[in-house]
Amino acid sequence: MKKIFLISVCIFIFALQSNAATVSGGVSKIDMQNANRVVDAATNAPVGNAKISLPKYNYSTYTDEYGTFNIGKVKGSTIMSVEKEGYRPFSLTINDTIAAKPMVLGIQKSNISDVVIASDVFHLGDDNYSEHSSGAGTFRLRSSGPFFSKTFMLNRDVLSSDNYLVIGSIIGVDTLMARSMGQNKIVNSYASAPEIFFNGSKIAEIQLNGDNQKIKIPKNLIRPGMQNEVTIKAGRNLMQTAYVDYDDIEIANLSIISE
Ligand SMILES: [Ca+2]
Repeated sequence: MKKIFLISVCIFIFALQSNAATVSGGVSKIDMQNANRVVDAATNAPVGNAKISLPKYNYSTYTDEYGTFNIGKVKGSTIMSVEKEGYRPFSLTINDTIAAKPMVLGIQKSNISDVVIASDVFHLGDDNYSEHSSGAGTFRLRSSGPFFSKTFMLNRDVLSSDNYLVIGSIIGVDTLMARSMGQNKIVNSYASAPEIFFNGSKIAEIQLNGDNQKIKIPKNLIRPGMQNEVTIKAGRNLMQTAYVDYDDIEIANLSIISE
């Protein structure tokens, strides 16, 4: 008896919803479930007027008041970034399979201590890369050289929390590990990993492509209340000995967060 009651309740709700969809004609709950949306990660509330960019396609758009947005067809993997004042820059590596389904992107409010080092997409390397690279077909920007370096101020009280360098998205890394994980289709070569330096000391190597890679910054390297420097060096093709062939990569969003 209970079961029948439950089923009839379900049917009733379904009928109500489909009715609502026909009557209102606007954005209904059912439509929302099939739309790409940007929401506040903490409250799930829609975030309107957020800028969505796909640098590969030179495409950008803004979310509407319901947080919904459209992107065109996507071929291969590409970086999609979301920017909204008061929120941390967000990026995601998407491909045709991911883009074909509705995406719900939760973005986080920024903290006063966040330091945005780069909010756009930049290319490191020499613009010489294999069509089988994990970034090929994705690269659009001209290389800004084999390394990236930027100085920025850190607060006096920065040592009272743990600090992380966050790489929003990185594509094009052709290390042996990236190859063995199926991230590229290069058969006969691989590259050394891009290296991350903080105030001149190496703190990490990036072995894999992906989003939201967090690197803890050792406290002894941090200069509170002063200028600090982050440097990223592209890896090198280890099978090319005749000349230096840098491993071309693209990076979106670079920031420092304290937790
Ligand atoms: Ca290269």
